[in-house]
Amino acid sequence: MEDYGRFLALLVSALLVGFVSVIFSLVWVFHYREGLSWDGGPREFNWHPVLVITGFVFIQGIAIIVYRLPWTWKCSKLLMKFIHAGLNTIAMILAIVSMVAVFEFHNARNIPNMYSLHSWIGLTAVIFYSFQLFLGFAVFLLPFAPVPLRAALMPIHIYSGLTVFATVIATALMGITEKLIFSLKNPAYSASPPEATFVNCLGLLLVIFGALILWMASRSHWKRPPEENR
Ligand code: ASC
Repeated sequence: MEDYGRFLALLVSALLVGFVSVIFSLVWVFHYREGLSWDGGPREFNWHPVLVITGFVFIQGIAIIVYRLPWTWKCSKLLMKFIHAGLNTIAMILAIVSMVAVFEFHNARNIPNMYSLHSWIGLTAVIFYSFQLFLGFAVFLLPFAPVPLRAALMPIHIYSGLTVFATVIATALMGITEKLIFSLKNPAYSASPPEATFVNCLGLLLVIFGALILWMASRSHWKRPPEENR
């Protein structure tokens, strides 16, 4: 592979930025907020950002680029498909649990559900993601679909996967902004208290992570070579 070093530098940067994002989400909920528990209160809500950033952003991002790792090109394609599908399944479960945490918190406090743009786009992303996973499983993993159908659906699979990933990051930024406006009262968000600056930085990290993953996924010379060439 040409550019092996450059790919490795990008990969290490993405893993580092993604990992630091997860740590930031934990510092946010443990240091600045109430911590985590499953009790219908604010600590149950706090699972939402932690699970979204861990699963729906970080694990989904890794799932997208597993085929790009050059040292896996000698592994069987089927094994890589299982890893891709498995990571995406974990991400989907974490995304669903993260939504349950919000609904339970809202219902326990009589806070309305599904009124914000964040919730509309977020729920849409989870529904499309589940659909994408189901279709990917049925068409590309199970041995039944004919090759012409696989070939026709592959560009759509790639396009919709990347679109959902980018949408998830945009939705996370909306959620972070909402949460800071709701919860920072005295001092307010507009006074830039330390929590506001810290969590704004978390938003920046998510954008950088997304940008790195989309770059690695969209360089055609970093694609796994087709089976017939090996
Ligand atoms: C698959 C697979 C591919 C594509 C190709 C059609 O299931 O492993 O590489 O579909 O066969 O584009």
